Amino acid sequence: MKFGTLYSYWGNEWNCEYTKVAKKVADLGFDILEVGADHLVHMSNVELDELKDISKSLGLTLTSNIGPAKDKDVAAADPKIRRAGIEYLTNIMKAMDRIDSRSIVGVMYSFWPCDFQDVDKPAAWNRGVQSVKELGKIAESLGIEYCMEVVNRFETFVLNTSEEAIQYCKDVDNKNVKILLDTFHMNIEEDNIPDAIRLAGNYLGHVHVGEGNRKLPGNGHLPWDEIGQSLRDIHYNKGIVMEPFLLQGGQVGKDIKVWRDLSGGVDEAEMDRYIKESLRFLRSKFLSNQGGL
Ligand SMILES: [Mn+2]
Repeated sequence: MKFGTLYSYWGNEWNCEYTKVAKKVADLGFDILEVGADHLVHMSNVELDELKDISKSLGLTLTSNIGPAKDKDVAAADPKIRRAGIEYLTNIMKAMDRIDSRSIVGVMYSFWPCDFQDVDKPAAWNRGVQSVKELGKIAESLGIEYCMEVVNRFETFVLNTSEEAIQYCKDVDNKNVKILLDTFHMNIEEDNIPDAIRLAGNYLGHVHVGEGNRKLPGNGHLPWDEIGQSLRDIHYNKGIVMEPFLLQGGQVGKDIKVWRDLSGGVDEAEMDRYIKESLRFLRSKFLSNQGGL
């Protein structure tokens, strides 16, 4: 398993100084930096090449995270919106190919955050499957894994459980179309988190980790020993990426609904110390065969 974090940990806007953050993430001991996939289609080729070069020089793998906006929903009733979504995600994957990012992860079967105006699930499912079939072929041709994130009922009406996502993958039927399970969302929707991971098995292409309130792993109640065991049971060897959200304010605070400070009002050095300790904790729980240290 390789360990990473989403770029946004230190801020509360969906933007990033990637050169600075990549160095920090590598210094902290991570293997993966998860970038904002939308940023990639707004970067010039020079900027994309810089991001690729710095990540290579630091030994970081890049994964690309996306919650498509409503006007790019590949499951929309309006065929023009579906087409815009397919074009958008195709452009993202082309930019990912340029920076050698081989996993697109997020809600690429719908839009995010969902506004629940239209909740016809069978219709959104069937339209989304047709779009993801098309996108899966592009992902396959570029050597990219298309990892669809299962999220909780307050953020989508389409894929809320591992079981649903497996059926969706079967409907799409492309070996590059996979599932992303996130412990924060699973804590709300699954009967049993380790069982949901074992059920996903070889369909699991990416994992997000966070406590039930999106604090860093090791600061809450989730069963990390058992989660680690379930990942070892299915011989999972891909990304484990933290998505910690401790800071209120900004667009991140609004989208993630952080209405209080969860950091304890600490400075950047202390934020660094928190995440480094969480990385050490996760490695001890997930890589050990002795049931944890
Ligand atoms: Mn997530």
